[in-house]
Amino acid sequence: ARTTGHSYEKYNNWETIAAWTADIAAQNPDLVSRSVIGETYEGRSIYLLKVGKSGPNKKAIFIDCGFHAREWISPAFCQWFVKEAVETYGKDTVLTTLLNSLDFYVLPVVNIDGYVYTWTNNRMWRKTRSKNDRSLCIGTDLNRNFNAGWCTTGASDNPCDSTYCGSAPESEKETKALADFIREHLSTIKAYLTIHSYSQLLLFPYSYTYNLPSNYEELKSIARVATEQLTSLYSTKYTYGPGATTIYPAAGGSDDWAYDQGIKYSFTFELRDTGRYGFILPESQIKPTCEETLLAVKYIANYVLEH
Ligand code: ING
Ligand code: ZN
Repeated sequence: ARTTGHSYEKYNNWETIAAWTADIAAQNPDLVSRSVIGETYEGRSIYLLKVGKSGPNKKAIFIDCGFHAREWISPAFCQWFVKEAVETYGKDTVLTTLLNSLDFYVLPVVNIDGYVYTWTNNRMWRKTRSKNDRSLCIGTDLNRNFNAGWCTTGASDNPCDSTYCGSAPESEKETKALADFIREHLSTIKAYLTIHSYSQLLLFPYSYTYNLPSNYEELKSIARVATEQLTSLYSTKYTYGPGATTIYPAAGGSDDWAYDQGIKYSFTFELRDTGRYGFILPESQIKPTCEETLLAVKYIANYVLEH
C-alpha cells in the first residue's frame, strides 16, 4: 500500500487532489482504480475512485465529497477514507473484510469549479460556477438540483441566492454526471453517503417532505449506532434524524433523490464543528474529524454488508 507524499492533514487544492487521484490508483492497482464520470461546467474532469479488492457480484457503497465548495473538510474526508483503505488493507480485519466484500465508489470533489473558486477568489463560495440566463449572478446549489421535490421548499428560484435550485432538475453538468453514474449502477449500489459540513448531524430522508421514509425505524437505528460509534472516539456530539425536521426542509437534495431511486440506505453527514470555526475548520481538526467519521462510515458499510 502506498500513499506517500500526500498531505492528508492539510487542505489540498484541486490540482493536488487531481494528481493524488492518479497517484493513489497507480500505486495501489489491486485496490484502487480511477475513472472519469463527466466534466464540470468549466471543463474539469470529474474523477471517481473505485476502492475494493476485485471480485464477482460485489455490492457497492457510493460516497461523495465536495458538493459545496466552502466545506473543505469534506474533500479532506474522502482523501482520508481512501488512504485508510489502502494503508489498513490486510492489517485491520474489519476494513479488510469490507474491501474484500464491497466496492466503495469515492468521488473526492463533485463541485470542482466551486472548490477552485474558494481557493482563488472567495473562500465562502457554495454553488457551482455556471452562468445563468437573464442574470449576472453565477452558480447553482448542487444540493438543490436533484429531481426530488425539486425547488418546492427550502430552495430558491433566484439565481442570485446561495440555494438557487437551477433552471431544471439536473441542469448542472455535475448533477447529471453523478445521477447518470448512480442510475447506471443501481443494481450494485446499496448505500449512498454524501459528506457536507458543518453542524455535526447525520441526516437521512426526507428533506423535501415531512413524510417519513418506508424504513424510517431502520434508518433511525443505523444512525443512532453510527453516531454512537463516532462519538466514542473524541466525544463529538452528533444529532441524527430526517433532514426536514433535524436541519430544515429542503428539496432537491442528493440523499432524497438516491433514496427514491431505491437506495434504501441514504445519509447526509454534516461534519464538524457546530459553528465556532464553521466552514473554516482548522487543519488541526482534519485528523480527528476524519477518524471519528470513519467509524460511522465503517458501521454503516458493515450493516449494509450484513443486510
Ligand atoms: N447542508 C445541507 C444543505 O444542502 C441538506 C443540508 C441535506 C439539505 C440533505 C437537503 C438534503 O443545505 C449543508 N451544510 O450544505
Ligand atoms: Zn453542504
